[in-house]
Amino acid sequence: MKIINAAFFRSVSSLSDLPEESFPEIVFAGRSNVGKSSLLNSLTGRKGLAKTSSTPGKTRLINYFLINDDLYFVDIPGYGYAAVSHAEKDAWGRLLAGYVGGRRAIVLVVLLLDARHPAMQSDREMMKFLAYHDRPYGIVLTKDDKLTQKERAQAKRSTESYALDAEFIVMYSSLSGKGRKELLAHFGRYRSEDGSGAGSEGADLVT
Ligand SMILES: Nc1nc2c(ncn2[C@@H]2O[C@H](COP(=O)(O)OP(=O)(O)OP(=O)(O)O)[C@@H](O)[C@H]2O)c(=O)[nH]1
Ligand SMILES: [Mg+2]
Repeated sequence: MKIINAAFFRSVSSLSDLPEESFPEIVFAGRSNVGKSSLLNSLTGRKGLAKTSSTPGKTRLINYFLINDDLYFVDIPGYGYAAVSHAEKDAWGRLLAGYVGGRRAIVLVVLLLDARHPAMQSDREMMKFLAYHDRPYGIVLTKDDKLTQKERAQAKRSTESYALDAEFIVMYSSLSGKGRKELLAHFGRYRSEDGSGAGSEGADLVT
């Protein structure tokens, strides 16, 4: 797919605030600080669209971005961030599990893994969660620019060996834009499916 326009749509802090399931949703999930918001900015070519930070825990809400007026990209808070209270963690956990597990409009979850540590326990648990809920997911290995050629090959191989349900694995650098074309090509497939994830009007809304 080609991104023609991208705009911030809404921030959501509880399941009852979610927008109508009018458009298919592609969700960006992963550990805190893995590069979800940076990936969104890189994909859309809009540097300040999603807020990024070198301090983990920057994104605290479910943020909706409207893409080409017919698709949502959804930036969600990262998991595995130690410096928040138990109560806050529980609240996020419930919000994210409720959203990712229950939302019909989600057509694809993009699971971001740090290419330097692609097999962390919390990431494996996330994959199990996605498989349990029958969510199609693809993997993006982030911060590719920090790896040597040899480490790149290793990271990809090790991810392939355990992420057996993943629909794709893309190496990405938000600094250089490496992987951008490849990832957008994958997204094209999910937009042209029958829209079964996009609610009852879904078939009318996807091209
Ligand atoms: N070198 C390099 N740094 C990156 C890349 N992507 C993100 N970063 C850096 O990683 C840090 C975290 O990036 P964010 O995009 O804010 O991460 P996030 O996953 O949205 O984090 P939370 O909102 O806390 O869950 C920032 O300092 C980014 O500049 C990349 O491809 N290469
Ligand atoms: Mg973020």
